[in-house]
Amino acid sequence: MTIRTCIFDAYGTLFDVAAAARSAAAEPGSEALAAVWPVVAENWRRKQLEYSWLRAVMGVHCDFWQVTEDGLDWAMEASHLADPDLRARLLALYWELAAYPEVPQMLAALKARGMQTAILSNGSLAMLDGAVRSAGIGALLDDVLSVESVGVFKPHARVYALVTERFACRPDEVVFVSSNGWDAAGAAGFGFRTVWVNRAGLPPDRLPATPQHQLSNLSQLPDLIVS
Ligand code: LAC
Repeated sequence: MTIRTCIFDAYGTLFDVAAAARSAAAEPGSEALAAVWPVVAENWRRKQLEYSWLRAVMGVHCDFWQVTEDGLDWAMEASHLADPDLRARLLALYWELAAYPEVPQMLAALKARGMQTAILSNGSLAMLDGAVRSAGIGALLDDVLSVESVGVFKPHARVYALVTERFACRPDEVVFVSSNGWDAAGAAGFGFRTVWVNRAGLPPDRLPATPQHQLSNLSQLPDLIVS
């Protein structure tokens, strides 16, 4: 591939969305969460995404923080966790999610090889700013693009078009990287070259477009996309 622009999804791809529940569960006094945190993390993420898709279909947009709060409220109630302090702690941790360990080195390798890099995410710019700062990867990104500038969530084509507008390029000059199979499929349908980071070894989503490449983590990405 001869590609000069590499775009990353944020949550689940660069930032570990399970880290908030995992970290809170390890804190003193979190015995109730410790017993169920993987289920809470899974339900929180699933509901957050479902609410984003449903709101896009319903034409009732809100920012990603709202669906993040709504998803957590559903997940906590489903696990019979009624604890306002725990809710506040989980939400606070979402602003400082850990990046996956290979991320800084992978981004540095892309930059060293002359690649333009950016995030394209459902997250609001404030949320993304918090995560980028806490991961210390701001200097390795040329830009951070949020769906908030178009007022609809992924996988709407208007979102992916933010990239071709910002970098003044054609879709096939961009590689788009996401661990979310549906996001990689949406991006492939838009015309990006796509890499699905299939960390969990899931089957491919049955959607109208298919990602061209699949990796198990981000460490092999520079060799895949820089010729
Ligand atoms: C994002 C969600 C899809 O960062 O993870 O856009």
